[in-house]
Amino acid sequence: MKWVMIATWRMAIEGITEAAEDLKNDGYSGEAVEKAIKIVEDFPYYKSVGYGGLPNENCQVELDAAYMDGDTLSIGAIGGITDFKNPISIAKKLSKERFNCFLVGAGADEYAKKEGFHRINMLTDRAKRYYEKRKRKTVDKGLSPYDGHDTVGIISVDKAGKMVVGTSTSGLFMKKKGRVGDSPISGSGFYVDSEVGGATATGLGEDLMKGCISYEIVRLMKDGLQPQEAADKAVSELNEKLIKRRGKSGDISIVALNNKGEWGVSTNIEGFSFSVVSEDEKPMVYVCNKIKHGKTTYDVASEQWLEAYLNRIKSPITFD
Ligand code: SD4
Repeated sequence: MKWVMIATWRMAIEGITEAAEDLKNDGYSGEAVEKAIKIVEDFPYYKSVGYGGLPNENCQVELDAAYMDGDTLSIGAIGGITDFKNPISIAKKLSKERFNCFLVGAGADEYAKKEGFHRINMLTDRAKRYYEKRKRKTVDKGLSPYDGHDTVGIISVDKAGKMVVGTSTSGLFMKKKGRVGDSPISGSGFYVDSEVGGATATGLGEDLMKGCISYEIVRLMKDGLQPQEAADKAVSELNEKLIKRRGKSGDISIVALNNKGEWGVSTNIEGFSFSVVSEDEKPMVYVCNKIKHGKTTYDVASEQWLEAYLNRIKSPITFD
């Protein structure tokens, strides 16, 4: 069986590159997804996942994560957890529980503490500075602070055909305390079934949840659609439905993978990037154009794009 990992955003490339070594050596999807997401969570310059993630409106980092096993359909998820280093590992551990496998807030904190997960202050000086700058530019001027989105979601199929999906995010920047997005919600932020395939989303959780978008894509693949067709169909239908019924649609970007190792992506925004590695594809970043006439197109990220990305995420935060 051909092994493949596909992930939302450029930020996952280092993680999937390392985890691919395991898949190459008969490793299993669960370990690979956890390892790749931990690498994203640990990198302080990614401002929407793990350490360095941007805080809520009270300047507190609250993290959401989920893990799903496509063989057993087991799910573990956490919402609004604070000050734990690797939310994905807590979600993975919870997926072993028969009951109480989705914990939020104080209950999630208590569980993680009891299970001995690594605790650290997740708010970096850089994230705090960014918060202060943004607050002055938006909230203090009566403007909406909500924009941008960068949840990491990774789907893997290993040599044995086992599929796993994981997500991790600090959620919507400046969100209300206690707000939980789509990322830990089964069917919305993620879904996987090893007999079919998986999908994972990033974007405005409040809108992604209105279409249970990840489940919808897996359902369409089960009906026989290729991942690319399923992704484009589900994204364009949800986008159009939201515009028709509500006047606008939030950001919707997804990646999908079937159990044969074929993948697809779709997005209603310009510049959504994603990362892929497989048995016959070296680790690669792509950048998408937004869906047009029901089709999403993408290109390999240029050297220039990759360099500009690194400069942007590391640029100093100045107050002007
Ligand atoms: C959420 N989907 O919490 C996430 C946001 C996202 O970076 O993708 N954030 O709504």
